[in-house]
Amino acid sequence: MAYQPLDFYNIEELLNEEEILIRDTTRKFVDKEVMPIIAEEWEAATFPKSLIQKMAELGILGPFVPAKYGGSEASYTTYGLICQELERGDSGVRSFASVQGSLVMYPIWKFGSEEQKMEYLPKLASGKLIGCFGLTEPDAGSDPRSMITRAHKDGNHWILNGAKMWITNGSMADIAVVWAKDDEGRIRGFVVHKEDKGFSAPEQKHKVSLRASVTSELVFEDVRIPADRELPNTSDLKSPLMCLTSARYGIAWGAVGVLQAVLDEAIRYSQERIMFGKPIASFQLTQQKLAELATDLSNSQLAALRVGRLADEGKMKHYHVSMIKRHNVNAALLGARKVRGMLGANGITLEYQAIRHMCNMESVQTYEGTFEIHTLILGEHLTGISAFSNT
Ligand code: TGC
Ligand code: FAD
Repeated sequence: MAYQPLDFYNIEELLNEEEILIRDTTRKFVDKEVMPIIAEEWEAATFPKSLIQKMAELGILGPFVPAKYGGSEASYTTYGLICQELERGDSGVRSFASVQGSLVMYPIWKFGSEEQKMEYLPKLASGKLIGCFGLTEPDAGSDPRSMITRAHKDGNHWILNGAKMWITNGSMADIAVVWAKDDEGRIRGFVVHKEDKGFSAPEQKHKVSLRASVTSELVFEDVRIPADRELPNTSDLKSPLMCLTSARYGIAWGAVGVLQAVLDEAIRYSQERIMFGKPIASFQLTQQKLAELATDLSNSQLAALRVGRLADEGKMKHYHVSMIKRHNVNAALLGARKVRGMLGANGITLEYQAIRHMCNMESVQTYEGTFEIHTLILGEHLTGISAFSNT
């Protein structure tokens, strides 16, 4: 039977035909192409590259980009629904799409020259090029302004030196959008090609989270790139932060997908598992857990939809996104952990989804602004006082 998640508040009624169509297409893709292979890929710590072309054919890579650059001109709400479905499959699959769309296509679209847009965007949308986004460094995570990667202008070239860390898609990417400081300390964005001399991307291994995803270092040793590979329209740190806003928005929807997956698993398991002569679903403590999961799912979904509508009206602010990223990802992390426990010993195996989602959500809670960083972004919005400032 086709998968049908809980729709407690009848959210279906709030979606238009196009949104439902693209969501259902993505849902079928996840059921057919992701679910049968994902546990094995996760265990083997490999990203299923065969999915890339299929996602491209569905038009779900950078779907918000204009058609003339190869995008589908989809709404932000549609983009959110795509992320919801992909992350119901696995955070690694959604991460791939987030990075390609929000962190590579978005900055080229927003800050690139017309030539750069025509050169890269159609190839990224069609999966012919894979991209990654290098902001974080070994000693500059939550505080990217403290980065030490440098870009020095030398005639018609820029020379890059430094290192990035924890970069999704890094070693399988054809191009990297890289953020570096110039001699005056201003942060600029560059497109680095994998074949550029002095550039390497060693993969980071031994992760117990987000295993079906490639994570890498990026190393720059006197990487000389033509001046026209700089994104010309950036404004210091604000530009990479704008990319993060787009990606964080998708992540908040992705967390809804995780809650759908684990609630569904918990309901089915608790109806079938007999203990003390009864289905465990008949115990009040089990029902309490299900009620909490359903509430977290429904509230997360409503909040994501409201922010999606604000985005489509051009009214979404970065603090709206902080609230849903913080709330929804935390709810999904705790929800997955709760379901892991409800499955008893079976819950520690990859035969079930809960522990895979639980481990994945540890990364999702950390990347794209940790839970604490989003708390402080909200704190700044509420009080007008930044807890980050060192002045
Ligand atoms: P601050 O002075 O607050 O801001 C500088 C300017 O930017 C504006 N701004 C934003 N604009 C758009 N979106 C946002 N999220 C923005 N946050 C701030 C701000 O209004 C200001 O504008 P203006 O016009 O006044 O100049 O900057 P700060 O240095 O104090 O930093 C603030 C802080 C700590 C919130 C920021 O640095 C931050 O968000 N840190 C967290 C770092 C982070 O999230 N890194 C993520 C790396 S990428 C990643 O994890 C990919 S995972 C991908 C996957 O696999 O899915
Ligand atoms: P730190 O900043 O060192 O934080 C450590 C702890 O201190 C955290 O709990 C944090 O909340 C807390 N903390 C820090 N500052 C404060 C404060 N002011 N107040 C209170 N608490 C604070 N980055 C990219 O650029 N591109 C990518 O593609 C990418 N992909 C990633 C994929 C994975 C699987 C992971 C795990 C990370 C990825 N990242 C990527 C990096 C990610 O964005 C950073 O890990 C994240 O921003 C946190 O930085 P950090 O790990 O250095 O932690």
